[in-house]
Amino acid sequence: TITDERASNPAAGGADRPIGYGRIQRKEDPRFIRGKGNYIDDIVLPGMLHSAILRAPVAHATLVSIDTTRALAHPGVVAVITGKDLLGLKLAWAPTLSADVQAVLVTDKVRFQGQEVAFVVANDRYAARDALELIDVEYDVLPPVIDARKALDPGAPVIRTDIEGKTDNHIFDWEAGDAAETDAVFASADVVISQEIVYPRVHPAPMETCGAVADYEPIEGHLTLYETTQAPHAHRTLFAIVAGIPEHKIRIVSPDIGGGFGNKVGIYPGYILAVVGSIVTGKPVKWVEDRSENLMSTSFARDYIMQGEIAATKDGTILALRTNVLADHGAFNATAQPTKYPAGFFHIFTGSYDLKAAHCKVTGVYTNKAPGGVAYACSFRVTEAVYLVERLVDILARKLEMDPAELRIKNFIQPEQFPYKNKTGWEYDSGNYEPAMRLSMQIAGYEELRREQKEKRERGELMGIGVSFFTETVGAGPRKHMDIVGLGMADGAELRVHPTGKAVVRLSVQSQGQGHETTFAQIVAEELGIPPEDIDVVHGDTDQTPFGLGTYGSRSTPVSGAAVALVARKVRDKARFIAAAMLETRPEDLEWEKGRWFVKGDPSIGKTIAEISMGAHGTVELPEGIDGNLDAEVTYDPPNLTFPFGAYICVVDIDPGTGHVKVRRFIAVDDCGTRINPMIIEGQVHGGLTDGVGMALMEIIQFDEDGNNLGGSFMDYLIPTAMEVPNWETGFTVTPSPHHPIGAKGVGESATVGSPPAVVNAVVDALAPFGVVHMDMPCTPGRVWEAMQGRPRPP
Ligand code: MCN
Ligand code: CUM
Repeated sequence: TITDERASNPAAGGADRPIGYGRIQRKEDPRFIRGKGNYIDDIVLPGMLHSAILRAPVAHATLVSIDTTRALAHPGVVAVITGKDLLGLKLAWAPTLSADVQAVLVTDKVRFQGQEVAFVVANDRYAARDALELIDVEYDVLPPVIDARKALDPGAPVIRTDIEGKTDNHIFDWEAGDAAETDAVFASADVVISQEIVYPRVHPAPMETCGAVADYEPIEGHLTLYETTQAPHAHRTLFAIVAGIPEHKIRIVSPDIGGGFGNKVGIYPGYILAVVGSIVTGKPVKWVEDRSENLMSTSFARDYIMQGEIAATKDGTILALRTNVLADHGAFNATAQPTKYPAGFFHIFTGSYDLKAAHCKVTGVYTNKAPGGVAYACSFRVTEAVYLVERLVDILARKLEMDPAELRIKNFIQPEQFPYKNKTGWEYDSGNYEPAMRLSMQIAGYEELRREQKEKRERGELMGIGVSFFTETVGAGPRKHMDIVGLGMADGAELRVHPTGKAVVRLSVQSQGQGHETTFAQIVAEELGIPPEDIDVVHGDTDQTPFGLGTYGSRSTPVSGAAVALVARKVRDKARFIAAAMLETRPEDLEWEKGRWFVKGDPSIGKTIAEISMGAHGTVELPEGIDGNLDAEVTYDPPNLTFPFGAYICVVDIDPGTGHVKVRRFIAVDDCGTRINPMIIEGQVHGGLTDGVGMALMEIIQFDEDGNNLGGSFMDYLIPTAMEVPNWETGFTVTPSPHHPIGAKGVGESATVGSPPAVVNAVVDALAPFGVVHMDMPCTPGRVWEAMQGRPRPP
């Protein structure tokens, strides 16, 4: 484990290397800070029409009738499309990413508030919006299922009456680990603690909402779809399957994206409706949702009710973990995760600890709420897993009267145990946990903080210190274990070096703000010795990029980053043959130094990549089998996921009069292996920590008993601003991934995964004098105050 920034990449040449990895400014920023980004709503095509969606006002109702006459007569309205129209086109229902179907427009029954009922296409957005009010719909309201705990009650209203023979709201049961072995360990343990822990429904709420511009050209039968998507290639294949348009006649363009956070993985009815609108009207159609539509109908996150238990010895050796989870998936099972894993990667709930046994069981249910579930920097539900284990370990520490940091350290998987096979089947690639934990304690001044807390407690002041440690699993595939609707999780990369030595690299992943245009250029720069500014990164257009599964689960660096390193190495290897021909020597007599091949023993004789590229495209006679270019392509199928980790410490002060929680300090030590651009990594961590404070203290999508969404605007769904978060204190260690070509692990979701338990542990720690052992998120002033009165609000 290395903690010095520059020494962190010894292979890269140390402190003063001119190009490659390091803290360089983002290449994309000049365009963004000048307002020159090109987002969906910036796209204007000749003759383009606008659209709006009529949404259901209630959560559960039979659709009795729908009359569009008045809307059609409204000036400027070009078309009004209903579920009945879609039935004729066989497009009323679309397959979801989880082997279920979802209504594109309601045909039979409304299943959540905000569901899509009708689609208006008009000359401008105002006419489309106004016409919504002229559509006459009659609903017959049904009792809804809102509380997931009641979804499986006998007699509960059946939501999915569209599924033949369905008589309940059950979706799946899934388990991992060994139940009998785990029960046996529990039966003989000295100490068992048990707690129900709810991770409430939250929403990724990206700054840019979802939208699309569909342009169907009827003569060639060619569809161009500009779309807010994190996975353009996967979407193209799915559109080909759903809409029946041949795949080679579909071009998906994902322009600049104003934040995705998992919200832009799925295929929403709005995208499909824009396509239908364009086919029906013969004109390009734009659809852009507003904030409430985004919060009420697009992919939510979490909604896990977890019963968790730890078995341990008296002296604090953790022996086993078990959990039973009720997963609220909403009205359609549309979660976006590898097919094999209906609960995502939740079964990494064993965390960072060396256990004797573990077992988890997850039951998925339908409720009358919006579908989704895998979003908001979740790493396929590692968020829920880490929150569960890190809360349980804190509860155990309290019970055993042990320091929570020391209890964690005592139970860590040890460095020599890697690669470590956990009890639910994961193989952790590499890790060195204690130095990261110790570093975070050192930055925090942990002992001093505990002393301060003790003094304050004596004076009746409420100060809390929360510790969390997480292990993530990011970078899905390998393809043999992981697919989405049959598409294996691998990624392509294509690299072309132009005659003058400038290059273009084409990716199958899609940035939503993570800085790919910079970091992927840095990977090529590091491998070929071309400055990053001479390398263009192309992504987000299926006509211009190789096939691959896209950006989510922090897989871009683990998978696409590996593909890019390998494609650059392929070019480098080819360059060796061309250089040998140019220098009239043998390839094996050449040696590589960053940027050039030179003659072993005589470094003055050599050729730079630019010279070699000119040679490849020039008049030099090339060896047999070597084409006249310096191009290559690669498809990378990762052998395993990568397992980044981190140690977080949060310090809070609580106002005893109001219950208001102030996050005073937050220390985050992250280990994502080799660090390509430390500045971008810090940006990712800062963003994720802000997410974590938001979820822990403010954010929740709640429903009343009728199924009305109470978090449908930013007046009600609170997200943190600079006012609510402290100055982040970050540190890092470097434990490279042994199987990744450059040793990098993903980092894009680490802080969102790791920070909520640190904040909640701090709040609960501050409330220890009141006997509070657990509190569900969000720890709003009202809830904290009630907990202080000994009346914790029922979850
Ligand atoms: N990076 C690096 N060195 C590493 C690891 C990563 O320099 N060892 C850099 C990468 O090269 C990349 C960035 O950090 O520029 C994030 O990389 P990675 O961890 O591979 O994650 P992805 O690029 O695949 O991004 C996806 C991840 C996810 S799943 C969510 S959700 C999320 C997140 O990224 N959504 C985001 N961070 C986000 N940040 C912004 N601004 N916007 C979003 O929508
Ligand atoms: Cu789960 S949110 Mo990200 O994987 O796109």
